[in-house]
Amino acid sequence: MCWSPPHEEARVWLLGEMRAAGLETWVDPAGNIFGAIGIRALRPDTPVVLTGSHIDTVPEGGILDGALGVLAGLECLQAIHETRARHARPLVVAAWSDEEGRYGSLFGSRAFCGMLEGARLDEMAAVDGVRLVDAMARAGFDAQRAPEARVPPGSVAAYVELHIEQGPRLEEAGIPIGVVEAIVGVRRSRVTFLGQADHAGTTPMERRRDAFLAAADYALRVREHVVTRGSKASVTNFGVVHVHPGASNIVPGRAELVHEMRDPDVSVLERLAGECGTLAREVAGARQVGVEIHPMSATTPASCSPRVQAVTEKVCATLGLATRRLYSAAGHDAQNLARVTDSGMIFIPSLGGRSHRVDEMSDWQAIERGANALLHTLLALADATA
Ligand code: HGY
Ligand code: MN
Ligand code: MN
Repeated sequence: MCWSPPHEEARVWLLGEMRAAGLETWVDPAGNIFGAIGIRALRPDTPVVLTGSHIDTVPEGGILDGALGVLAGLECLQAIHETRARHARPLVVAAWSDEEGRYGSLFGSRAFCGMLEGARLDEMAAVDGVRLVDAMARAGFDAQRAPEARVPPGSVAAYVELHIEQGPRLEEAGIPIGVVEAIVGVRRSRVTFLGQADHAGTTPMERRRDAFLAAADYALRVREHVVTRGSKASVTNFGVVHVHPGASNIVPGRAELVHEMRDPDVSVLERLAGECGTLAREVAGARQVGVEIHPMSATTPASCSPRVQAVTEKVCATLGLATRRLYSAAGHDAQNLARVTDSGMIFIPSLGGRSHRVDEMSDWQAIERGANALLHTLLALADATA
């Protein structure tokens, strides 16, 4: 998890690897890590070509989600630096803070893209209650300074991120490289059902106001609704459930869900959010419990740069790599970078489409193909005529 002791050890290790590769390095007030060839800071008068991803992970996650893009980016810059390959624009690789959003979705790239303005940083917390300001302080950062990470406008000429697809489409199609056209928005809300704690043995079944059963009923009905009334790309999930007081011999008085929905179209997400609110109230009424819905976060879907997509397709053609355009059903920092520059992503197939689980993996040949596609895309974008 971002800001944790293992994450901070990984930060020190990565900075050491970047320096050993001959890169200039710095860390911004939002904890984003940068390694650069030939420059020490981002400035509007020398727009850079930027790549990167994230080194934080989900609980019991795999080794490629995020880390692939950071280390392939480092490998590309080291290869360019050592071979003195020509590049008119400076090249930079980044590791964005808390991409997985333990404290707030895509935190580091939001800060970099000026999207933290006015955010209540002192209210940002993980679902287990740990506050962002405390987690950052333990890692040596002042959360209130994170908005200072905002990049000066015009400092980034293009951004391209290498990432695993985290799904089955490329593998099933036998396509080695995915060129991302668009990235979904992710909407998270805390839904709390308020019933009545009671003795689990002596309370007659018909008198119980069981908050967990209301939550379970809601979850099943929301899944049905999103599948039948959403778009073909709409998905929903309940990955966090808390039942209070949480003893086997007490009828649950309170049940808290974190409800997540995703779609590439923000209007679909907003419609579904309204419809799910109505569903929640219907379930609460039928089960004589209360319900409260608190929005937690909502990332904005983004289209990727046609220019970056075209450059990637062109270099893959020269590398003899087939490509396919697709949308990303996962959220990524690239969707924030799209606000400040031409932003794109390159996907490689995930074995069995597996991700956010310990056996997340891709073939090493797929990883090498992805790194080569990234290398030549970076060189093409760094060419002054690009
Ligand atoms: O959850 C996601 O879409 C990404 O892995 N952060
Ligand atoms: Mn992830
Ligand atoms: Mn990721």
